[in-house]
Amino acid sequence: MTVDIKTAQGTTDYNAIVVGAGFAGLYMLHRLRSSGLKVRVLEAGNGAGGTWFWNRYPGARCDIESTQYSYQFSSELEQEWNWSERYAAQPEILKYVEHVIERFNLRDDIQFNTRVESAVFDEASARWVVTPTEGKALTAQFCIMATGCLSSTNLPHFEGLESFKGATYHTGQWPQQGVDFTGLRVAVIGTGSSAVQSIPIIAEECKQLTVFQRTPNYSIPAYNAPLTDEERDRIKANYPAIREFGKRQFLAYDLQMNEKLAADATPEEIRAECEKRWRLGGLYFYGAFADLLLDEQVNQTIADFVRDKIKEKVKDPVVADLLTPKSIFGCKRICADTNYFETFNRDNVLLVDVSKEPIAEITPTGVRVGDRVYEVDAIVFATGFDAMTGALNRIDIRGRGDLALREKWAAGPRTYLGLTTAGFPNLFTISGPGSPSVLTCMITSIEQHVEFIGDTIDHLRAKQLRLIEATEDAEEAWVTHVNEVAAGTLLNSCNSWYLGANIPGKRRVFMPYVGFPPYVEKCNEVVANDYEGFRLGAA
Ligand code: N01
Repeated sequence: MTVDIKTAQGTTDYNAIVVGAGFAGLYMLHRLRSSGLKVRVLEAGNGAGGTWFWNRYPGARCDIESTQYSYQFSSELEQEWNWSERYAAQPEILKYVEHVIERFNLRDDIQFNTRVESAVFDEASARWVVTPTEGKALTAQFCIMATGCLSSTNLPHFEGLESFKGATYHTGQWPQQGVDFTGLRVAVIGTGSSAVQSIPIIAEECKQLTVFQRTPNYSIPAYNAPLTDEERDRIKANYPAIREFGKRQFLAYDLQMNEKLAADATPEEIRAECEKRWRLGGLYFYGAFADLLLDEQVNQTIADFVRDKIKEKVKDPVVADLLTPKSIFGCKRICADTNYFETFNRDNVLLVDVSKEPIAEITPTGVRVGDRVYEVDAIVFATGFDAMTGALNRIDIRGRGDLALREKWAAGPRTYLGLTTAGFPNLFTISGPGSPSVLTCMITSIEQHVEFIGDTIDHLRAKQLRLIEATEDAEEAWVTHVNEVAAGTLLNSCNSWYLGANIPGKRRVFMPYVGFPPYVEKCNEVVANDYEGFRLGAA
């Protein structure tokens, strides 16, 4: 495909186009504007917030504490915003997003209801031509994809789905006006984080809930609670230290990491640490021991502790056994819940195991497994996302020589630092595959990426350079390194979305980079060595 630049005539030309108005896109806009750039953000939704705009399902709540899962680039923002709970619910996060937009006067530079169809690098003009599904193409020197890691929903193929007479929903595309399940028989398909959060709430509201589970998940109680004034004041007084400490942590936030190895601990010490983690709740369990995700025997000892806790919560031993995961603990992201396992003790909740016999079809009135049709009025698909690459591959992105990113990545994504990909000059990806992203506190990772990109663009402008592009060699070395680091852990030992294993036909490649501090160190080294691994050019 060649781009006729004339098709872009009459349109506005920008220094940078940012695709997506989630946490990444908003901060990118603010950062580039502070360097004096003319920037346009294109956003598919009719509002900002990305993940938190679309995922409005009942019970949607962050699994990282609000005082860590928030921007740190502005101390004024940190001081003026009051989080109401330990873990913020989706509506509060969206309010925070709106506050950020107003406070930094971002709205006028965001074009809502604009889904990008293609982004093509025009070699003659060295500019990106970004075309939405409707409306005019825009051009810019830099194109920054802030399209999110979990924004392309996965709706698996179910025979007969179109024949279903009731309503269907995907947790990742929840109606803005909400859904009232009162008096209805509801099916939830899937038992990942979204299901674990929504099932307890839907069960309370609906007449009958049937949950279709293919793989059970580890979930730890979140112990969400309101934040008191004293707690908030203490955190606000210590924000700089809290943030600095967080950035030195492997997952980019304070997990109260225990640096000891379980392999060196007695069974009593392991049990005591697990009890402590259980009380801390949620993802704090990742911090139990330094070898939790390195040593399979250690992992299974800790998994056994959690399995016993699950069995204590669920009254029916058959149901308890079905809900108990057998896999590596933490290989799929741990869930943080409120009353998840207890919900299966309710009279109006039924668990259907589809691990051996999958869902055969959706009928006009329900979900069929084997000979039995489970009659329902509504179906909730909590079936996850085409993670990390899905949103990028949905856009027809073309670089030098008309190379399509989808083709380049057909055997798995290839990036340099998760920020750039060879053959696509002046294109950046925020939290792209090959960066720590989903294994970390996303906002901290996003800020690091935005600042890297902003500083890089400042550098190019100061040196009167027009182009930056990763070299093939640097990319090859980085891809190899990302794989080697993951291979040294237990993280790639199960069918997780980190590997793309949830999407039929998707090439299995462990996509995120394991370890925030070494990643940041690498980025800093690259800059200090005059953008090592990149080609910088005048034209
Ligand atoms: O998606 P998932 P999610 N038949 O992919 C099942 C983040 N997040 O939206 O495991 C039957 O985890 C699938 O089964 P299996 C968080 O990072 C964060 O829940 O493939 N079942 C699985 O049970 C999280 O990890 C928060 O066997 C089918 C489920 O659908 C990520 O988003 C909240 C099926 C999908 O689970 C994704 O979570 C929510 C089929 N054909 C999400 N196909 C918080 O911050 C799929 N499944 C708290």
